[in-house]
Amino acid sequence: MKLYGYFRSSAAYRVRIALNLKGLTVQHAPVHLLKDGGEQMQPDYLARNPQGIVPALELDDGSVITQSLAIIEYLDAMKPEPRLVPAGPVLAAKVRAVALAIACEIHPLNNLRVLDYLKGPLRHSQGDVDRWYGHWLLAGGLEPIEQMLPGDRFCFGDAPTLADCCLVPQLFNARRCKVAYDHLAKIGRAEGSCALLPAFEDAHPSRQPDAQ
Ligand SMILES: N[C@@H](CCC(=O)N[C@@H](CS)C(=O)NCC(=O)O)C(=O)O
Repeated sequence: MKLYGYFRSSAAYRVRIALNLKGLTVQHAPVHLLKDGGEQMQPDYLARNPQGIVPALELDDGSVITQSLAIIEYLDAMKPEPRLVPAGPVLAAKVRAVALAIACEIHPLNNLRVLDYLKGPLRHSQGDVDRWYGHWLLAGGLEPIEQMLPGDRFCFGDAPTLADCCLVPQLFNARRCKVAYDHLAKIGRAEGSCALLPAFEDAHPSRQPDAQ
């Protein structure tokens, strides 16, 4: 399998964590999101993912799966242990709800192309863009998510799930953009537990072959 990604892409980071938790190795194919207008917009990548975003997972038979959550669900179906979406339907729904709150409510509003559009065509200042970013990350995102968590060692229970795979990369983005979230104790606890696992450590952007 080949994973098309970018070291700092939080969506690709989610998939790297899931692969590591399952002990799966893939070939990494870096797609530089900033070079020459973005390699994600080059025809050879668009042929794999017409959305022009990473990640994309190419299987050995040549088929391609896009969207990080779809990729992780695929991995969970193909190699169920350790389970990233729990078997119980209620818990599974709660795990997916936190993952989707991050992937659908925070991430798209703070994605590179959205920030570029605010700064470029809409002519907003960097200050406005920073406020936008902080608002959708915290008040619109992490603060309600804090209330969705039970306060366990990981997001839900004693082992990482799809929710932790999404949370940790989003927190990496928050730190990088200097948005403080120390007041969110349950999120902090889950982050601390994940940080102790090599699967999370090895997936960190700074550990990737294309890291700059
Ligand atoms: N919902 C998608 C989001 C993917 C996404 O937005 N990836 C970003 C990097 S984190 C990207 O490729 N951005 C390129 C751009 O904005 O031009 C997923 O979960 O895979």
